[in-house]
Amino acid sequence: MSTMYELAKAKYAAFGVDTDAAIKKLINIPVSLHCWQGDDVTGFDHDGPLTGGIQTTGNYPGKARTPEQLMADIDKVISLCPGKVKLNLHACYAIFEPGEYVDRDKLEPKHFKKWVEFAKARGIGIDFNPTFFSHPKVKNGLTLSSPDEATRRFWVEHGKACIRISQYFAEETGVPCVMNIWIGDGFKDIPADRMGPRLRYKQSIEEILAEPFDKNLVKPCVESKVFGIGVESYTSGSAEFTLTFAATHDGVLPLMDNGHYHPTEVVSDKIPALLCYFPEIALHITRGVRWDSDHVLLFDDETKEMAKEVVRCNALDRVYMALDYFDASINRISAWTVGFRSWQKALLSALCTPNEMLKGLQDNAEFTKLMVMQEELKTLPFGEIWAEYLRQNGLADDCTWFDEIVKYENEVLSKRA
Ligand code: RNT
Ligand code: ZN
Repeated sequence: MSTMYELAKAKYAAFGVDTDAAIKKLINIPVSLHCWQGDDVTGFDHDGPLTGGIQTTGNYPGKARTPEQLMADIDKVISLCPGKVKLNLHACYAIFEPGEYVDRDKLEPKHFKKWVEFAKARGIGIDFNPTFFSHPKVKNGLTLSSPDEATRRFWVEHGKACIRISQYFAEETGVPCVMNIWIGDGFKDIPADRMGPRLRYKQSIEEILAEPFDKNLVKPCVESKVFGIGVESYTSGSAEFTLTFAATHDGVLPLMDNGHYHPTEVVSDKIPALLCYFPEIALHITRGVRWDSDHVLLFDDETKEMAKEVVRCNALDRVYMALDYFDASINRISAWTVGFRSWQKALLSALCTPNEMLKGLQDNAEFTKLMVMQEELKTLPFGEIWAEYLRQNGLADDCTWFDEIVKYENEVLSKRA
C-alpha cells in the first residue's frame, strides 16, 4: 500500500466511499473476454470472408491463425489485466482434428474440448455464441429468418448444437454459460415484408430453445441490432423484436450491445429499465463511432455511465458483462488489453462513487448540489485507487504493461506468417 493510496483513500472516505471494499469487490467480478479480437472474427472453420454486416478494418501484422496462437495471445492479455476473466467463444472457433471437418449444424462438444481444457487450467468459465455469419449457407443475407426452409433448418440445427455445447461448457467448468443469439439478417434497401422474417426468426429461436438444457447452467440471450453494413434498411432482430422475445420467453435474457442503437440512445439508461423486469440481463460492451459499433472500449463517459448503472442498481450479480469489439488496425493484444482494463476502470470508478449520497440529493430534489457533487467527484484521485487495484492484482501500477506488448510483438507476433 502506498502513501499516495492512503491519501487518495482519505479523500474518498470524506465522501463516504470505502475504496478498500470497492477493490475487494471488483477482484471477483467476472468479465467475459471475446476471443474474436485476436483474429479479426475469423475462426477456424472456414476460409471465406467475414459477413453478416460486420467488418474489421486494418491489417496490423501478427494476427492469430491457429488455436495455439490464439490461446497464447489470450494468455498474454490475461497476464496484463486485473480482475477476473471469463472466456467468450464463437462457434466458428471449433477445433478439429487434422483432416476432420463437420458443418455447423453437426458441431459437438468434442470440437471444443481443447477450449474446455484451456478454461479449466485457468479456472475460468466460458460463454458461447452460435455463428450465424461467414458461411456459405447464409442465403441472400438471411439465416434464422430465411424464407428458404432448408436454410432456416440448417441454422436452427446449428443453434441446437450450440445449446448442447453451452451445456457442456457449464458442466465442465462449473460456471453457467451465457449463450448469445445474434444474427446479421436484414435488408440493404426498403423491404416489402417486414413481419415475415421476424415471424420466422421467432419460430427459429423457439425451435432452438426447445433443445433441452438446464436453465441454471445455460443462459440464452438475444441480441438486437439496428443496422449492419449492407443491411442498412432493416434487421430481423430489431430492438423491439428481441426485447419482446426475451420478455415473453421464460429464462431468455435480453442482451444489449451499446453499439447497436441510434446514436443518441444510451445503454446506460436502458440497463435500469430492463432491471425493473428481468431477473438477469447481458451486455456487449463496445464503443460506437458514427455508424460503426465495434471500436476498442475506452474509459470514456458512456462507458463509465454504464458501469455506474450496473453498480448503483446493485446488479453486479444480475448483469452478464462481455466485451465485444474488433480492431485490426492496431496491435490486437493491446486492443484487447486496453478494452478489458477500461471496463475494469469503469467498474472500479462506479464502485468508488457515493451512490447513496447522490441518490439522496436526487430524492430531496437538491439538484443544484447534485450537479456540484457529480462534478467534484470527477477530480478525485481515481488514478491512485486504480494503481492500488493493480498492485493487489500483482500488476505494476504504470504503463510497463505496454512494454510487455512490444516485447511480445517483437518476439512472437512479428514472426507469424
Ligand atoms: C455484431 C454483434 C455481435 C458480434 C459478435 C462477433 O454487431 O455485436 O455480437 O460482434 O457476435
Ligand atoms: Zn455484440
